[in-house]
Amino acid sequence: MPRRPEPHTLAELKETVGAGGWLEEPEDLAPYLTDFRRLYRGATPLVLLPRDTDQVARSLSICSRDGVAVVPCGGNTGYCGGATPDESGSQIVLSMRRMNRVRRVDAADHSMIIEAGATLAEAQTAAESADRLFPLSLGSEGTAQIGGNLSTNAGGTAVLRYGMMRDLVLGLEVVLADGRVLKALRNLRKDNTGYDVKSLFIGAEGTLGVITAACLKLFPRPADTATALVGTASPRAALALLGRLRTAAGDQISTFEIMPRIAVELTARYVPGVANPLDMGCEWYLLIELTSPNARAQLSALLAQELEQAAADGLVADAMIAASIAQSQAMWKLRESVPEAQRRYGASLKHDVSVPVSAIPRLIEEGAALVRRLVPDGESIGYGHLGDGNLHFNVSQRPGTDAEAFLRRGRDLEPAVFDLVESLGGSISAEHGIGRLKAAELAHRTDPVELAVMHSLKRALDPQGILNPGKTLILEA
Ligand code: 2HG
Ligand code: ZN
Repeated sequence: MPRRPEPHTLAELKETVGAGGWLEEPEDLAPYLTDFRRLYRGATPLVLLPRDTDQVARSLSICSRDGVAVVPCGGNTGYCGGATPDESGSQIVLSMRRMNRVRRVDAADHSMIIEAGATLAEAQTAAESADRLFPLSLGSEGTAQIGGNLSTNAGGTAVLRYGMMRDLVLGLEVVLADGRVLKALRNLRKDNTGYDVKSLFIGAEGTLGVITAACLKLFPRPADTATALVGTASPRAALALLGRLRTAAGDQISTFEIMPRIAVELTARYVPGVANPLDMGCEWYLLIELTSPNARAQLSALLAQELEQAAADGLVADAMIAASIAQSQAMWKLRESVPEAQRRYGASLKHDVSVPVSAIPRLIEEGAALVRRLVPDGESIGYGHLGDGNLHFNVSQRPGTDAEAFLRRGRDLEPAVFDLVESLGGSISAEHGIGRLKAAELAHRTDPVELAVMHSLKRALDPQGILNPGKTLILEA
């Protein structure tokens, strides 16, 4: 079990990262002590800000020698408390923010090597500067860091076309618990030399090692884009439309997002500069985007033709294809502002879950019935990545109701939603990770053999349990 750091350990760690490489004043530590959703409030004696891999390696070898726990931290935009130290005051925080260099962009190989502390937006810009696309895209990309995206296996709004963060990785550099550096920064598309070791660290939330750099896949930049906002009567109609578009446009569909009417209403009401260009009367709205590197792909014409046919067949109630970049940006803003609108509306319960894509309508219908029964003072606001089978099955407190009572009832709703998700063959964590929030659920719901394998990996790579204790896996005392 990790121990409280002795003064000599803290002094040695400070010396390792040098002046400007650590924080210990209460006002400097404060931002590292709570998570984005303010679910947890922890304590730490020291935040380390290493500048390079060697400093991370030396810091971890000191922590490992002295049995001190380390909590790696990226942009701190996570939803599951994965980067927040616990309340004991004994865990050191390792902020990656000064490790933000782009080490290499290789346009010919369609790859780039970038450090863990670079923001996702910086990674996108680096790719663009070499006329390439790094396709991971999510609302918090200006703050979220590559290391956090890797450690939570982030998803976002282009997974349908490009996959999740795991799918975008060619190689990794990782510092192990004992300070050894795993150098697997290869940029090979094919590499069958034994186990896929790098993959273990993706989605592991820093519990198996600290990712310091990654070699990521790049793609040609889109030269033709068609964006549409579509109104439809039901998730079933939306799914039928998705099926048709896949047949017509193949993997040119990069985004297929769904929002219920209430999400659109709240966004237009609470977030300045957001408007719904369509009739407000639709029950559901879709944000659809097609992209192609071929400037002559004529995607708007293709999309218009498919939407017209779908309207004639009763699948589409209203639709608008963006005629300018400004219109497309406005449609994106509408979708990306939903979490903020929900935050401003009042307290909310969040369930980031996935099911086979075809089961989304049942998840929405049966989930709404659970909310009516268990949280009558809540409103279902299930939205998200329909094309990936990933719904943010969220519930907002109705205005004028008591927030505490609502949140208490949420404790009964969560297991019921997770049971429903499991009965549909789904997962209780789609793209936001496990962190501290879902660690007990993971222990309770994961297949025992799979869980035993996870514990074996943890014991093998972090025998003292110093890496991000209490996150992802709950270790036996
Ligand atoms: C999104 O898709 C994010 O907008 C956030 O994953 C979801 O706030 C949420 O529940
Ligand atoms: Zn999402």
